[in-house]
Amino acid sequence: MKVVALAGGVGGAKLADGLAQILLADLTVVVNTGDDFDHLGLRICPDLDTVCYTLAGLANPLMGWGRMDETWHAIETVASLGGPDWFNLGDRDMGTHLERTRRLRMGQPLSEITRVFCQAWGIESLVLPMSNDPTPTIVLTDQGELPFQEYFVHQKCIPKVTGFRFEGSSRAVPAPGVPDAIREADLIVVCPSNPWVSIDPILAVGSIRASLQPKTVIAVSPIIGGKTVKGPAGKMFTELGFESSAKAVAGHYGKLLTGFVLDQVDGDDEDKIHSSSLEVLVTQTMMKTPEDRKQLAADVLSFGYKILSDKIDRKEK
Ligand code: FO1
Repeated sequence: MKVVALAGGVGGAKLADGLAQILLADLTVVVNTGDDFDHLGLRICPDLDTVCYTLAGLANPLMGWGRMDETWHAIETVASLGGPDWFNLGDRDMGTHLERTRRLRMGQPLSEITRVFCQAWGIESLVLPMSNDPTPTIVLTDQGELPFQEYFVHQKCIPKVTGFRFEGSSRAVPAPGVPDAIREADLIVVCPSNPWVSIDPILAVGSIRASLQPKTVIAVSPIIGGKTVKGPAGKMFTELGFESSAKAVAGHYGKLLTGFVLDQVDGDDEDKIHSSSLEVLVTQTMMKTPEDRKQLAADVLSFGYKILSDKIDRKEK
């Protein structure tokens, strides 16, 4: 089965890792770059790095982002000299940003740089930025419009959210490889990333959303028992006037979905979400260990396989 996974940061990276363990080169991960920004003269691509470090087994197991066995001498030096230290760049991680920034300045596109890095890190699956064009996510809040990392890290997601803007996304071109991967995919998996600020920015790029319409698309809920495992998705649903629930996530994606995966703790909602056009799988979705990632990936792939087989059976009748 050829699969395209849409992913943001930590939660998305974990399921992408489970899928990569099973599918190897049959997996393409399309990653949100709406969080990318320039900081300390460097181009930072947090979700791309989180996905790549996770797939390469280099990710920091405690934080989910950044590198394992990290040291912080450079950022401590920045702070001691009066520079900004609100965004924690580790020494090993900084090497990635330095080399990416050098290559970008030479004119290499982000997708090509990511290909080179993935090869160096021994990643067999294909990891693609959603676009080579910058499409920064702007968070609209009760304290004004905030660039994503200003809201997320500097202001610790405290401002109340009223909406989002994905600057330049409708004019942005999907990165080379993205349209072909989607066209050739049997199954699209929307990873348990934040629907508002990780998945929506991907869907907003050029014709990506439209290209998914004819596909079999399964989303995994990032909300378990009314709460997000990590990050502000639940808080965003509430502040935007929705309930913080798996059901609200399914409603958010609406007609895009063919299948939806929710956790056992939300099993009571299965009947409320299931419809003639939406299949539902209830399973264990919390990914605490590498085995959990692989098990959830296997469950999602079996669910996808069943939906695809049923579709073929219906066509043949
Ligand atoms: N997240 C934080 O909450 N605090 C940080 O200081 C921080 C630094 C950081 C550095 C590199 C990187 O790749 C990611 C980093 N993140 C940090 C995570 C990141 O800001 C968010 O997780 C994503 O943008 C949302 O998916």
